Amino acid sequence: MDTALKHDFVERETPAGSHPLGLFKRPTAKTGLVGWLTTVDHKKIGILYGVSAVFFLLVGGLEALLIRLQLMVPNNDFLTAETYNQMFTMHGTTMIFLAVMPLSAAFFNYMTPLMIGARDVAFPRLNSFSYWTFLAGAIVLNLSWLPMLAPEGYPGIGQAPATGWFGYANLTSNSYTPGLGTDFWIVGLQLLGVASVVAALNFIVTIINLRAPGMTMMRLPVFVWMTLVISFLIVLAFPAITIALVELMFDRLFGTNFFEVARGGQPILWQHLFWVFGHPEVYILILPAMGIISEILPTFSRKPLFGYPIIVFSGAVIGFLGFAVWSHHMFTTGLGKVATTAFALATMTIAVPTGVKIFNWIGTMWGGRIRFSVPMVYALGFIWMFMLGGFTGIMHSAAPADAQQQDSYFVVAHFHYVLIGGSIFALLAGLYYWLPKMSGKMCSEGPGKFGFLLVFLGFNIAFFPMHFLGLNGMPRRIYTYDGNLDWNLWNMVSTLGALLLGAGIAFVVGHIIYSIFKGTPAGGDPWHGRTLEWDLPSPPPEHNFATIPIVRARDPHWHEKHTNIPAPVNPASEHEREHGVHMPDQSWFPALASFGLLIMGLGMIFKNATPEWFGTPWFLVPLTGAVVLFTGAFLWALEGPAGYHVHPDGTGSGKGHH
Ligand code: HAS
Ligand code: CU
Repeated sequence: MDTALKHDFVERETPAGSHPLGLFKRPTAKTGLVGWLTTVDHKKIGILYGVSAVFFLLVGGLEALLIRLQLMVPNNDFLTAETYNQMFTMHGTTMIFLAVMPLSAAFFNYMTPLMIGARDVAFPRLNSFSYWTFLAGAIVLNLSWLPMLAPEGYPGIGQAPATGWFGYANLTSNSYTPGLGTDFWIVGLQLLGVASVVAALNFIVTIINLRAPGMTMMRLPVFVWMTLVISFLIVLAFPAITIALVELMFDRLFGTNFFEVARGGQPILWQHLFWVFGHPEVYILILPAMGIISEILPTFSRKPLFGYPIIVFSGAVIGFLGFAVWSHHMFTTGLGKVATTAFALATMTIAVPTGVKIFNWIGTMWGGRIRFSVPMVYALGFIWMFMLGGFTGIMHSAAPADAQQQDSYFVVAHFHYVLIGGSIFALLAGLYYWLPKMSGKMCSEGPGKFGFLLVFLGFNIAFFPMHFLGLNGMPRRIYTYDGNLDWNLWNMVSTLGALLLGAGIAFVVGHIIYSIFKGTPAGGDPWHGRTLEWDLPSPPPEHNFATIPIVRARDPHWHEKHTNIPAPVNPASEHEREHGVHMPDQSWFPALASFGLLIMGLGMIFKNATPEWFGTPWFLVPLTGAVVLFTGAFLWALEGPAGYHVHPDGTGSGKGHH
């Protein structure tokens, strides 16, 4: 591919890298820092998301191990209560927003255009803006650890958020958390929300509009379907938390009163707004995982997916019902009989479409010639572990039972089974499955399976005992406990399991990095894959497809390989062979616009530290950020959608005119 990027094969639409205003050179470097900062290639953006997500998985994992070390023995003083609160808040927030979501986003970005037969997403520069805004949010959240940012007299190291990942009122008010931690949390989540909504809109448009000819909705790979469903969930759920965060920000910065009960506010309003977002959010975390599993099981069972339309439909039903169950997080707030019953029934209903998927996955394997390769082993682990998490979910849905389980370690066991046994197992399955496509290298089977064994054992030893602890009455979010409560044994076991899990994840990440550099070449189709991405070289060239394929069946790559009917030629390819493939230009401006948002956010945070910031009125900082944001956006708009032509085969001259 590299040859195709050389100057002789590239014909630019705008004169050699210039901005229409004559202000800037359009960047053309493909590698190095400039290449990454200005890229609009969905594959590179996917890699950026993936690398960031794995990094934050390790950060969140470290925080988790510190939590477990503190709880290993009774009356421990390894962490102070204050630091412990920061640790579990940052752990939950990091894992959900900076590890699981962006790792899913890595696959949406890298795989969706390949799987639907497109050359990029619908709005490549907007896609770059999503990533940089995500990174800005991640930076803001983690800056909160830095002690030098603490206003005077604030105890502890730094002042990371300490109110739990769901940030309940009144804990978040100025009177209970006067430090900046809560402000970092608000602004960080707002930035992440912007990034997610923008990305979701981009994927909705991409999936609806950029499918190759013949790629009808009912031929879409299930992973792409789930990307579409969760994109709608993001667009519909994030506004609720955005409103809640804006209200909270106004409470803290400008003295409004939405949530503080002492002044007549409504703390329960926060819970409703948060969980209207929060419950769909957990399906945002699991549906991509279910999509990945639906890709892997048929490939390694050598059978088409059993009940494809039913799997797609039940995914959509889960997404839809996900909006009707939020108050199952609030059973103990005294909603009244009618509301409690309605939410309990709606919650139980979700077992039906989920069970339907499980049975269809089993149906897919039934009678198949199964290959137990590493991705398949993780997929099998997913089905089993996710089911255990689902069952405890159904136990919570019974309100009287939940009255006992609420805020106990039983809930902690539930959500780690669905989130690690579910989401993380599936994302690791996806990494092992698609890494050969993304890196061109294979991961060896032996170490892959050894890593699975460590993760699987460590995970179960760490989290299964939490069921017992919860039923024995151990509350969540306590930083220590007395030795005479019968909790000592299982806490010790759980911590040992967590250390094993940590070692397992470190081993898996190490193995993956090793394979990227030292693995054996994968070739285009190492797994005998079904979907379009396996028709391409690994890694695919910048423009993905030399010729946009014409899709004639579900599992199009199997169809091509197993029938002798010659594929019809896409009439557009004639034009492209002569004139080259049109590709979008790189741009500085999405990253610049995100940078403006970052400055705005930091300015709002420091407003709460001191009204005077380095002797200037506080609003000058967010104002500067706004100017940078709008400058970025305007230059980006004026820059226009120009691009350049790459020769589809990387041979001959791609020169020609539009
Ligand atoms: Fe959950 C709390 C209920 C799925 C994540 N969940 C959480 C929290 C997180 C989370 C993070 O009703 C904690 C939030 C916090 O910080 O406080 N959850 C459910 C139900 C399902 C469910 C019914 N959760 C998820 C997924 C998550 C996730 C997926 C992330 C990836 N969850 C709750 C409830 C609470 C809760 C309460 C609040 C608890 C409290 O007190 O705070 C369902 O989607 C699960 C469906 C899946 C299955 C398994 C497969 C189905 C088969 C069909 C047959 C099964 C039947 C049921 C007929 C059910 C095989 C049999 C029943 C038996 C008991 C065996
Ligand atoms: Cu829920």
